[in-house]
Amino acid sequence: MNHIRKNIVLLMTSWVIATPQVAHAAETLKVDLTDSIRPVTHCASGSLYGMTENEPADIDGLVAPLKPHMFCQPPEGKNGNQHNFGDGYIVAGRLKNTTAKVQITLADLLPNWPYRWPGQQSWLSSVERVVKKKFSEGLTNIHSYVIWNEPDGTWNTSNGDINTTVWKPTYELLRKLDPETPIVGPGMAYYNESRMRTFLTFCKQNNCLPDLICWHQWGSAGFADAVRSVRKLQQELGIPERPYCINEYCAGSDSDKQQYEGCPGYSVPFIAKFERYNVESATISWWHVPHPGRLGSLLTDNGQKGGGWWLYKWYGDMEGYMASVTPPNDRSEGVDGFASVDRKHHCASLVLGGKSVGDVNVVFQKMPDFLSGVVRVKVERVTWKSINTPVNGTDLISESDMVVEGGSLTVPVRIESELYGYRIYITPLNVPQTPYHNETASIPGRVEAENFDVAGQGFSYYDNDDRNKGDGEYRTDEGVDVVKAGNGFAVGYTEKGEWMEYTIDVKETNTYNITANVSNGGEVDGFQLLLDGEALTQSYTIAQTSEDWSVYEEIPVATVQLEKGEHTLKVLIEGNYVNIDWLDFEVADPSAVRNTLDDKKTNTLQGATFYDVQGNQVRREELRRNKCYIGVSSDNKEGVKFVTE
Ligand SMILES: [Ca+2]
Ligand SMILES: [Ca+2]
Ligand SMILES: [Ca+2]
Repeated sequence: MNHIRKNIVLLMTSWVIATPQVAHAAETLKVDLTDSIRPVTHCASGSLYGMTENEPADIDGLVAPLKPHMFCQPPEGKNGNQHNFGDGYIVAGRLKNTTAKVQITLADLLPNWPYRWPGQQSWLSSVERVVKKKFSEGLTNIHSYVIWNEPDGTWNTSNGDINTTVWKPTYELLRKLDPETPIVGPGMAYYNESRMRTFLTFCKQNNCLPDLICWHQWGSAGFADAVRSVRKLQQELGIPERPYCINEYCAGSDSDKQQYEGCPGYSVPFIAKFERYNVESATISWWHVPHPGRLGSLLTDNGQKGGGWWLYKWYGDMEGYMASVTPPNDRSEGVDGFASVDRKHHCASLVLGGKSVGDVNVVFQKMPDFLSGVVRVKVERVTWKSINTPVNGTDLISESDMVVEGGSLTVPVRIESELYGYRIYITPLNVPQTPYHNETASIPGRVEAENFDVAGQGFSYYDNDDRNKGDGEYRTDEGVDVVKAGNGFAVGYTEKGEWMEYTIDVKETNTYNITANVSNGGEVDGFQLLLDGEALTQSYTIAQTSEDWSVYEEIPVATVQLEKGEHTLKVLIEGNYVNIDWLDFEVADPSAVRNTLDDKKTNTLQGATFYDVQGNQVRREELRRNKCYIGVSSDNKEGVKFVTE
């Protein structure tokens, strides 16, 4: 339906008549925070023609924070085609540093509305040209190809049967040229069971089933039934279930509904249902025809953030998994919500709204373990007046500490307008920090660097990025980067300022020698150890051990005094890129000079000359524990070292 509007001048009202409030009993929204629907994908975050060659100009500020999943764009933006803007390949290039992929709508190669069919041969050669262009441009963020758009209204049957004339030959050409990229269809203007049956039956018989089943959704009330219908058809026809793509969605296709494109209160039930029914991708419609590149009306004509932008930012902020939400009526546009649980950052959030005004009791059940006892609950709101009204931010309605009882928590929210969106954001007051697998490292003994405590980013560790970039495939849901090291694992990709904490149990008060097994293929780097927040050692520098990062070396770090009992050991990274496998704590032998001063093991002191504090030169073999010496490195790189062994 997106193209009829090309020539329509929309008279947008800049105000909306308030719905009269009708007193009724509070509605209940149930949220089961332990029941994961699926990982967070932000499936519904993109838009149709939401990007152009130059709008929005500020990708980092306006696009990336929404963590968009997919934008639906023409293969080319040029005169003679459907649109002279929004070139999908240029847009894909603009989006290359974001989470977004681009869906290519092949029918946009054609002029006129409804599309002017150029004949099969000409069509297939145009398709071949743009698919080859994808490869020649080396793009890796192309989401899929949509073969046709709204065949129910844009195909002239005098040109033949669309399935045999367009769908099958185009499908076969795409499979031949680009077998990896998903094919999307039928792209119906709205869900219709009998048309879907005809299409799927043809595809099954002709071995050309789409990878994603696609239609447009006007109003969220009918979505659940559409999914039930298409699932039933797939079962009936023996078609394995496949994901859905809703590449246009809005409150409606009539002009009185188009004005709600991107409106928070109308968007929430859509997103809620798309998450609930496992939609792979969904894009906001393009009703504001005079001005594409507005992220589906999340931005105003001036490119400012509207209320919708802030709603989708809440969505973009979600990480972890989407939790199950049960609305009062799934077959309505009434109040609904979508929720996520983010174990890494210790928060849960629910965004709610819908075409309903009044009190809603949000009942959270099966709260995750990190949200027990007393939790902090923020209720926030985003307002909306019209698609051209900028909104500066979200409003904090309340912030309170609430008690979780029996794993449940009820938060009342008053929906003041069907146009607004609301968020409940829950965080723990305290995050319990526990040893990994509840196995406290015993001292004397070994602390494995990769077995940092459990509590998460900012609590038991700090890592510069949230992703575990290591190849160890160990604790992959944490931010610390764990790499393979011999038969075990080590912490790698360390950067200055990062840290990990370990609960240790010191069995006896004593003096301990600390040895680290490390690898450092680069510059001189290092770390510092802290115990219960106090410096335990100086910053310890480590010279290059070997150019080969897989070669680890045991390096004496320091000799320290430890008190019996449980402590928190912190490893603070002081220079980029040292891999740490483990730290050994051994009771010091008071009669021995630590091999800290062993040439072989302390590259930084290799060839050094040692002096006692009076300035007398001391031979290496005369060095004694618990005395202070000055070591002067011969390579002029390290300068003077104080050696406290
Ligand atoms: Ca990381
Ligand atoms: Ca790191
Ligand atoms: Ca290790």
